[in-house]
Formats: sequence, structure tokens, C-alpha cells
Amino acid sequence: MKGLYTALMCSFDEKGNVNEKGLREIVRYNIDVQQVDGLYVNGSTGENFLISKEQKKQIFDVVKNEAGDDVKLIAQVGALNLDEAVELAQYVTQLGYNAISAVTPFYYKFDFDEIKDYYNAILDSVDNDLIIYSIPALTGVNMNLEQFGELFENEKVIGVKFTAPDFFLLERIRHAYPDKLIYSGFDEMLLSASVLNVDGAIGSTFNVNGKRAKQIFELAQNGQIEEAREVQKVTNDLIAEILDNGLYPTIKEILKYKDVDAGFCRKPMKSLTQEGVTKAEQIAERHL
Ligand code: NAY
Repeated sequence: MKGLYTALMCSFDEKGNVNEKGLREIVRYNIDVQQVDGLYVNGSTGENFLISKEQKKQIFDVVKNEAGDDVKLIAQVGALNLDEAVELAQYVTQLGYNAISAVTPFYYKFDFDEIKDYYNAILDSVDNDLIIYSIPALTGVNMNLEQFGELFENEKVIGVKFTAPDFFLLERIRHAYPDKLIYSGFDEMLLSASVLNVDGAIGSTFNVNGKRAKQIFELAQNGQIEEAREVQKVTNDLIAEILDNGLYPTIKEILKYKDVDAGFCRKPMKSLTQEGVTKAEQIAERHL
């Protein structure tokens, strides 16, 4: 399960329905052109928190059907409605997803016992491995080393998708749990995380910049830090412009520029203005 995973985008039509043909194109582009090791399906980048349970299932179906066994597949099933999370965990396990992942429960400021119960409920319902999805900037949930350790006691919890700029905590987790998988979550910090010996990364910008991300990761693993720093610099020139223009809609426009039918974002996420679309195309021309 090690390696580079794209946090997969989903193509929606103007009404917010899943555009299955477009989604298949995004899957193929990631596998065939970006050559990533796997896909992380229905994460933040997949606009997971803006879609219905039925749409989540539809996306899980289409991605598995298109990807087959070409690459590893991780299904993000976490939801505030725990029944839904359990149902989705069972659904993707039957479909043959290699692992599940679940975001820490958010919004109600759950205490750690409640967070632990949430993960145990999901884990007890399926025969599959789980990767914790930690993204404190969006969830407000900050777990410390001991709390990660408590969750790791369950051997079905095989790792964490660590989307935070806290390299002190990352180093402590790496040192304390050498057998757990750590995936770096911020693409602009991939080199720094790779130096700390993470097992892989999961990123939104890999949809369009996966090849370079893999270079950064592999160069760092080989100890070629100078070269890795140069590729991270070029990557960050790209990421800075994407963030400035609007993260997900800009990645979609870049995909469209590459003839991949990435469609629209779900409301209330806004679409780019014509000026924004032109900017996205210029970003693609200059950096990709
Ligand atoms: C997800 O579930 O899609 C992710 O969390 C992937 C990680 C991304 N985080 C978010 C919130 O989109 O790739 C990162 C991020 O977009 C990138 O580093 C730019 O900041």
C-alpha cells in the first residue's frame, strides 16, 4: 500500500450529477498519464462532503469498474452519520477496495472517546484495513501522539493520512510507529515529509502533477535531496498559482485543457469566471 495516491477529482455536470464518462477519463488520466500508484476516492478533493450517499456509491462503483486492479484503491467512507460510514465501508469492501479511510468526525467537537468509538464502529463492521484521515485545518480535530497510538492499537488501523504542517508530530509518529503507514497530505510539503521517511503521499494536485510528485518522493528516498528540492520548487511554483486561482476548480480546468472531461464543481463551490478559466489554461501552458 506504499506509494503515491491521487486524491481523485470527480466530474459533475452543471446540475451536480456525477458525469460518469468524465470520471472514467479522470481515472484513466491518473493511471495512464500521471502513473500514480493508487487512487484515494471520495476525499476532500472528490467533494465528498457535498454529495449524497447514493452518489458516493455511484463514484465508488465507477472508479473500481474503470481502474480494475490496475492500481491500489483507498475509499474514504468517513461521514458524520455513522450508519452511513458503516454502510459505505461494507459497500466498498465488497467491491474490492484495498483499504478504507475515514476522516476524523468533525463539527460537534467530539472528545477522544467518541472519536475512538466512531473508528471502532466502522472497523467492527468490516473485514478491511483502515487509514485514519487527519486534516485538522478543515475538521478542527487535533490528535496528539498518544491518541494516534491508542487508535493504532487496533491492528486493522494500518496508518494515517497526515494532512498537517506539524513536522514535530509527524516525526514523533514515524519514530514511535515504524510499522504503520504514514501518507503525507500536503503536496507543497512533500519533500519535507519524505525526508522524515513517510511511506507515501495522497494529494489533489497529483491529478495534474503526479509524475513530478513521484520524482520528489523517489529522489528523497534515494537521498538525492538537492535534485528533489529543485523538483519541489517547480512543483510549488505550480501549486502557488493553482491555490491563488482557486484549488479544485483550477485543477478541473487544467484537466479539461488536457482533454479530460473534468466537468464542474458541486455547489456551493463556485465556478471560475472566464478570467479564471483563462488563468488556469495559462498555468497549464506554463507549468505542465
Ligand atoms: C483529500 O482528501 O482530497 C485530501 O486531503 C488531499 C490532500 C489535499 N488537501 C486538500 C484539503 O485538498 O493535496 C492536498 C492539498 O489540496 C494540496 O496540498 C494543496 O494545498
